[in-house]
Amino acid sequence: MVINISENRLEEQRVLMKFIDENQYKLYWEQGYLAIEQFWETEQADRVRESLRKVANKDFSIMLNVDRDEDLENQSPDSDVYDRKVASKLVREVQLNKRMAGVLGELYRREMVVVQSIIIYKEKGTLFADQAWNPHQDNSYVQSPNDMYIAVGYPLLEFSPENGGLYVYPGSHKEELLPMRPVEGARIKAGESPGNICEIPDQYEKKDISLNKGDVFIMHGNLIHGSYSNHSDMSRPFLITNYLPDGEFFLPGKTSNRQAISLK
Ligand SMILES: O=C(O)CCC(=O)C(=O)O
Repeated sequence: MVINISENRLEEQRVLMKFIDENQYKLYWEQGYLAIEQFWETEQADRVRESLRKVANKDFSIMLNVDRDEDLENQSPDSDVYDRKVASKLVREVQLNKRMAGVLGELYRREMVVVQSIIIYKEKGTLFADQAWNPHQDNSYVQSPNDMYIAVGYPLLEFSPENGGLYVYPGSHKEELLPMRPVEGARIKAGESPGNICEIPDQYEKKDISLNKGDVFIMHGNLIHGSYSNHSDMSRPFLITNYLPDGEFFLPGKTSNRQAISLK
């Protein structure tokens, strides 16, 4: 079993927390995820969504490292140079957001680095909207030995099972990395389901997640989760940024090119 931050630690830091409250702290470590409603202005989410839409490729496939100009250009060569600059700058600002650095700092009591960003458009009517992610643990991709990989997801529109939202298995983050069958993640082709399929121990129950634009969803890297297909008439763009405490090992990936950027 993964050793989680204990009650004692909570006691030590209780007086110091200013970005989350005690209940949020406990929820995260009990369930392995935390939704914070109205984390940022919906106008800001709109700006990021519109900007990322302008740089999407014609298929609206998943794009990695959209905070980096050169990666955007490689994945969407026909997009406009200026639009790419704006989009990558906006995403980098989201990644370095001081409030999120504060939230993660209080959850882990460590300085954080951000290693990756992903946009999953699930644009209505496209082949990529169909993609339902297999139940997986994100940490299976980066193999962080102390189980400290974190995903922070921003729904850029409403997000529910009907339009391709997430499900989770609360409490499953307390497991170490589970036996799994390797499957491509963000680089998967249209028509195939992404995510290293892991075994789901019997004691965990599936829970569907619904979120609104402006909310944020923080997930422990060992939490089993997946998602639904989007057959609705509403797109489901989701921007994910991944963090680790500074100094923790991670696999950069053969094609993912994860790189640590300090939040300080
Ligand atoms: O956005 C989705 O549909 C699922 C994303 C996901 O599970 C992941 O990136 O690990």
